[in-house]
Amino acid sequence: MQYQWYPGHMTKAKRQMQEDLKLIDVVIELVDARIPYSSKNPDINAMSNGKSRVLLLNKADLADKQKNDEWKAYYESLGYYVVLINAKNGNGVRSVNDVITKACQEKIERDRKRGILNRPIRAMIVGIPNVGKSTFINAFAGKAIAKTGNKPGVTKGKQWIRLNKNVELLDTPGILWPKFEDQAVGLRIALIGSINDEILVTSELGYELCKFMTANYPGALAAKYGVEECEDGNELLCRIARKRACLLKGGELDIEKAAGFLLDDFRNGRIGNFTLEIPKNE
Ligand SMILES: Nc1nc2c(ncn2[C@@H]2O[C@H](COP(=O)(O)OP(=O)(O)O)[C@@H](O)[C@H]2O)c(=O)[nH]1
Ligand SMILES: [Mg+2]
Repeated sequence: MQYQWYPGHMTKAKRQMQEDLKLIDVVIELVDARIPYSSKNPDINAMSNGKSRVLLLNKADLADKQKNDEWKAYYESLGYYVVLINAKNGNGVRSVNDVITKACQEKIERDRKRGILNRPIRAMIVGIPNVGKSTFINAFAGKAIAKTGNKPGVTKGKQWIRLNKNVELLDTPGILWPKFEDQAVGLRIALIGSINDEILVTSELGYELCKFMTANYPGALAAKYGVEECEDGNELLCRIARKRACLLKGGELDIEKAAGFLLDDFRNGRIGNFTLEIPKNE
């Protein structure tokens, strides 16, 4: 679940991505519906110039329902075909097939005019770590994978998963990097738990989460923990610690511990479904 990118990783990933992009007609990008901006790769637009674009807002089950619709409309206004999905339980996954075909309609028409019939659409999944690429591929193509797996001769070069008579999917997803240079992006990726906590200070994240929640979803923390909310994130964290009897040996409040379970509750949807950002320009 942790990820740390080094310049070498990125150069290699980028080169691989550019090679793979030459082979495909449609890019299927997964983002996390709780942070659709921060979990989106900054360079994929330029790299996939001219390809059809499908954007899957995954983990929609953990995000704010109303914001899900706003984000869908927003990305549609930018020319993406957008589907809200839950790759884990399969919600929305079946409709992705139709959306891919729709996104590639122009290409299919162009082929037909040139007399090329039944050439399958080729697609690939891309996304930053932990957005659910593997889970999605399993949910989307599970049976197809089983079918192609034991055919002799298919292991050479690129592996394609035949999804139906019209669509083939590259079997390994492209792993993209997030927007490193933006610290607010790093914070949000950390809040949803996609960066290993070992490299971050838990109490700091808990403090940021308290601040965000009282400002954007007032009442949610009060309802969950029975505390009175306040603007001061540190004070609110102390109140939660007190309420939950998170104490150190000497009787002092154990803020790290309180922050730890606050984050855990948040990431697993036990406080409710929240989205950390509102639509904005890429
Ligand atoms: N709640 C929820 N969890 C999901 C969903 N999709 C993936 N996950 C979880 O997110 C984590 C990362 O998923 P994974 O497929 O390994 O991400 P990848 O790194 O992009 O391949 C796993 O624990 C999955 O079970 C979803 O739609 N909803
Ligand atoms: Mg994976």
